[in-house]
Amino acid sequence: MVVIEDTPEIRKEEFGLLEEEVERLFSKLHSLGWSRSACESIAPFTYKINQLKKEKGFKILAHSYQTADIVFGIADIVGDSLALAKKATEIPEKRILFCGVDFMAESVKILNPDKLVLVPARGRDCTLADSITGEDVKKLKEENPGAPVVCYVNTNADVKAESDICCTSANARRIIESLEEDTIIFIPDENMGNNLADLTGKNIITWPGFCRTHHALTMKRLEGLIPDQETKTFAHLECRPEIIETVDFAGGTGDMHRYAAKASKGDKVLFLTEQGFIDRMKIEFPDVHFEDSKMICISMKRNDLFATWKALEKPTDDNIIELDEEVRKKAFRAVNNMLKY
Ligand code: CIZ
Repeated sequence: MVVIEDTPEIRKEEFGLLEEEVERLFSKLHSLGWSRSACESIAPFTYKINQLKKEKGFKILAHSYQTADIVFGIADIVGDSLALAKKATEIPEKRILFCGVDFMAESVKILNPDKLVLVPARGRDCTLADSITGEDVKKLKEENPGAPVVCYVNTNADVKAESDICCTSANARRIIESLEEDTIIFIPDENMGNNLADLTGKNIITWPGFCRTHHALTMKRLEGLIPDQETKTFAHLECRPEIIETVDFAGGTGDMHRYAAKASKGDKVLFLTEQGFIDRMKIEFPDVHFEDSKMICISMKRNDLFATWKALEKPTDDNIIELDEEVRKKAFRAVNNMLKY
């Protein structure tokens, strides 16, 4: 039985379509333990959101760390921040609803100033983005003349505006290796900076910022997550250096996705990154066994179906990504440089 009270106004004649929507959701989400009645409770929202986005000409872009109801229920394009930023410049739609954290949506706006970019629920509490300002970058440049500034995507637009090139975990290593200089300022993720120094042999000047989700993974916690020796371990570069030294592979979620796509039936894999990504892998590659990481980013999880529906139906100022045009123009160089890698 599909319950339709207290949901976006769905007319009785749409009831059959709603049943189809429940089936569609259940076919995707049951492997994560979603029951049919759980799918019934979200179907009115996913149904309405998918209708609204078509009517209003939106594409929904979702980061892989979003929950499975967003990734498989309403998203048109799913990926890491690099893939999403690239796609946003390629799609013809002038309206984008971005399910992710603010600074990722800002990157989309920096590259596409003429497009309307909405975020359902702003998450203004990323420990990485909050750790540094544009003024801090200016000081770092004064203290280290001649050193190029590579800034991780998890930064606000004023920080990107003071940087030479932006990177994501997908291309950070390639970018560092491609720079002629041996001394490079890498901001703001200290773990990632130290890991990149180990991987590239370059002298990396770091900043004391960290991702609370990945930094919380200690060696002790890791021991509890690895079930047996056959399980291959793959850690995100935001993890502590001692974790990176211990695991079989290291990289970003783009690398992990490629690894999962090549894995064989029955392979056991532990990806040490946000749980939303693991859930995505479980649905996309059902023949592979993925261990749970239990690593949750609360800033990413602020976007939910209800907030998405409201933002699409009647966006408030808070949903709309707006940037100071001077800052945007300055930040464009760093973000656009990132797309070449
Ligand atoms: O680059 C991204 O999207 C982040 C922050 C993580 C990842 O590896 O996907």
